[in-house]
Amino acid sequence: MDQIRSHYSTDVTSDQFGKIISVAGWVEDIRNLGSLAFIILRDKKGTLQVTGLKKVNASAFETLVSTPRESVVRVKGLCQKSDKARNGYEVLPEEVSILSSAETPLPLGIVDKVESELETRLDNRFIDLRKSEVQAIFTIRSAVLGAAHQTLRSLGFSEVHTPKIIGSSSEGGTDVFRVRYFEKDAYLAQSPQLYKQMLMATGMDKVYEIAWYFRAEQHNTRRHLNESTAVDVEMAFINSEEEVMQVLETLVKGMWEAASKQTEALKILGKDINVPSLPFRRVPYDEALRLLEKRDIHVEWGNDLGTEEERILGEIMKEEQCDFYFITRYPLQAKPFYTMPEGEKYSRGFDLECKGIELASGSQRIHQVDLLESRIKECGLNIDEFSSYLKGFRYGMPPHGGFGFGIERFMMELLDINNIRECILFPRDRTRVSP
Ligand code: AMO
Repeated sequence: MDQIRSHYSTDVTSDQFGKIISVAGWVEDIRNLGSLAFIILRDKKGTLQVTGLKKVNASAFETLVSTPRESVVRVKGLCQKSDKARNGYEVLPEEVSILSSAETPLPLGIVDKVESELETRLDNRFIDLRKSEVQAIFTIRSAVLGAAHQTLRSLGFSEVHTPKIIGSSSEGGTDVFRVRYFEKDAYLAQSPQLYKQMLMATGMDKVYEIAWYFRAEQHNTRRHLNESTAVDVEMAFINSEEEVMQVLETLVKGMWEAASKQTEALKILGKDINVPSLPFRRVPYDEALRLLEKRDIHVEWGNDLGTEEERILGEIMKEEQCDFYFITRYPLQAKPFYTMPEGEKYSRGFDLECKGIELASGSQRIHQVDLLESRIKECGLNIDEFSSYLKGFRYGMPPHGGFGFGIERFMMELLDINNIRECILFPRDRTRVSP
């Protein structure tokens, strides 16, 4: 059977010259010169030129020139070498079928020189995604996710999926979406935290999940989403959080390397990628505060770094040729209830930063149920909500730790993208739930 798409535009090779081929795609542009017309067809891999000559095939010519832009058509015709056409060949149409006609006017131009507003683009995301520079982001995203699976599997991790409708808030915060679950209230998971930890009590001692985070955070910033994705890792029988950080930096390097091999997509985006070398620098929280103090930025001990403080620390580290760095030994009060304390005031929690933006956070966890219960109470949380989680700690729980690593944040830093909404297909933010 003749396939609808027998050739991608860029798959046509010189051995097809002189042969009849079928191509299909979106009509990107039509230049009608009266008796001659150039139609640019676009598909996943690029564009090709269909050259219509009225006197050779009047019906194919008329169909093509009257087709609205962005319609999907299939063209069967002679493929011939052409030095003038952009790919070095053209297709002379013999048969044209309109597979789907586009309405006019288009809500968004594909090849317009004028850049549309992000809101307009997101309102019409399915068209926005037809632009090669927008699609290139997702080609790279797919490649880095492939590398994440590959790297973690090669390190002995198994992929898991944990529930996204849950009975208690995963991070202990208030930023949860409440859902009606038949007669009860439930929440959308803010992260797989509680479940990945419970799995540590099962003998599945190295797990990862490419997970959805649902967070009802009110702020509408360029680096927050209300629905985001992350790579979550949990590993048992660790001696300290250092082993967790080593997995995280290996993962980041693997993903960065995979991105650097996406030469076509990077060319479209005009980006060059330099793979970072390991190990990333470890900057204890107290040292971070001292570095900031030298720039007259005072952070009260115990507080998490704010956006601006993180940015300035990023600048300081950049001056030392350091894009990636861990902030380690956080104060206990700045970290969630499940974080293992280190002495009275400190914790075994860390963040991974890239150029002043947090990409990941993680820790060694508390595995002793008594300590965990007292930390839940100290953090002002309702212990009854955590009963099924705590049960997982009562019958043999090894020392463990892990991290959550934001995929959209990673993409922003990888490709120098200013707004996180560009890094997810259909963003959910404070005001957007559709499309
Ligand atoms: P945390 O809350 O720091 O840690 O989240 C981990 C990483 O997920 C990304 N992220 C977000 N990205 C975009 N928009 C958001 N609203 C958003 N929230 C989080 C960030 C962040 O560093 N359970 C712990 C992880 C762990 O300890 O295993 C957690 O969720 O890149």
